[in-house]
Amino acid sequence: MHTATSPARTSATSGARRHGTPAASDPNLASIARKVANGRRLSIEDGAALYATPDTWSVCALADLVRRRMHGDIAYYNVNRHLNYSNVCALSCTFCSFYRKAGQDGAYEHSIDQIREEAAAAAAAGATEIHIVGGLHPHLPFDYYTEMLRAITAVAPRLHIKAFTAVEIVHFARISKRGRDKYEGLKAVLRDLVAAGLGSLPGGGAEVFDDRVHDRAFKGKIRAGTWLDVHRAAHELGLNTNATMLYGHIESRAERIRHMDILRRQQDRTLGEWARDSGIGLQSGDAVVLTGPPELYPGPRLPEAGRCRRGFFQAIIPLPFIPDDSSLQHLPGPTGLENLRTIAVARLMLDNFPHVKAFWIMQTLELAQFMLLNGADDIDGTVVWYDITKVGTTSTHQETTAWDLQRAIREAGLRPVERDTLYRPIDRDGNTWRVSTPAECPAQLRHP
Ligand code: V47
Repeated sequence: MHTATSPARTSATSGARRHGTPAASDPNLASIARKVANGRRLSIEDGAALYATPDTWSVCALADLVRRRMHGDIAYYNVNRHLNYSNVCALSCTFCSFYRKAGQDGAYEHSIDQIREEAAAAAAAGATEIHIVGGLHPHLPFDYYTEMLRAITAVAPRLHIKAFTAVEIVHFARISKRGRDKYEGLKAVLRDLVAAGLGSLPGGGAEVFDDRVHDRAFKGKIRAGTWLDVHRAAHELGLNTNATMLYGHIESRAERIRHMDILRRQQDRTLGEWARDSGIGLQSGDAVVLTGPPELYPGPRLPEAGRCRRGFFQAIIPLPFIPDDSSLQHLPGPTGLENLRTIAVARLMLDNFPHVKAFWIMQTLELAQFMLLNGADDIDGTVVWYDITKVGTTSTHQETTAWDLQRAIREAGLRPVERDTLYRPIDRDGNTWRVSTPAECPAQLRHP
């Protein structure tokens, strides 16, 4: 195993501001606390112990230690807009209340003109990112999607387009009838989308990487291997991506841990290839643990950034299941403490993911704020419209201001940093902004 920087010199207790020694009340946590202090990888059994312990606070304190070691007192937000171009979907996932069938009451699809207008409005309001996802529309041609990207790029060239889950990318490969080789077909689709203006992939559609859960809750959707292939293809093309985990429905905690382990093993391979490209001799299968400050792990890369050829997973976003109006609405959904613990466990298990995002729309801003003290370093952005889930509102207008996000972060004792999609800091004066450091390859991965 290699660490991206020398393991931090802190002891397991030094980051536990509120609770003294994190492992104090449950002896089962002692060996985990030692591993965390030394920047060593936690096992699947450790993950199970973090979920099983009644001592939630120590789990949270350990996650906070890691989060502070990686990000100090910084917490990120962005000025963005989400856009859901259509809710018409060929799939019928039981957890989803968003989808409609073509022609059904409430089904919609935005025209390219509407999307262009929305992008122009986002840019005029100072957004740096537009985050676009939709259902698997049975009739829209592939051209609709490339045209959408071109229209946005023409009217808002500085807006970073983070768009389309892996599930949509596979759908595009099917409707555009790409070759016989599935993997090359995915890459061809991604190349077309990048040429039209795509900047990165969001983390949606991962759900829980488990066949049992798949067959009961989202049968018909792509399975884990295909989701991972799309992200691998995107990384090979130089795109950064995110990953999600939809939890708190019919999956078990053990299945969540396996999901996290699958993600970190794929990130190991990606970072390992990146390190080899940079002349660092990692062996295949080596774990790469990130323990140091942000400037020392693989930084932002754009496809056109010449020598920076590979992308990677930037953030893990645990998404709590919201039962309302879905076919699983008889389930209670996760509790606040389970949400808090899951963010903490994700921070501890996904040691090679630079960022953990508490998506305030689904967590609520109140809980997302709390999560900044328990593993999360990012709360997403101003959002504006969000159709997929609604918590405590019947409207899809779900907007917050940069000021509200900054206040939430400051009140948690942290320093708000506005970022762009690639986690570069933004200097802002009203609706005018610029990236405050140029995109460049980061310092090399270090290992002892
Ligand atoms: O793929 C659907 C999930 C995802 C429900 O990459 C639900 O920065 C909870 O992926 N309850 C879309 N979750 C959202 C998403 C996302 C959000 C914020 C940031 C990023 C990022 C990605 O929402 C879907 C699905 O997994 N979802 N229905 C529900 N009832």
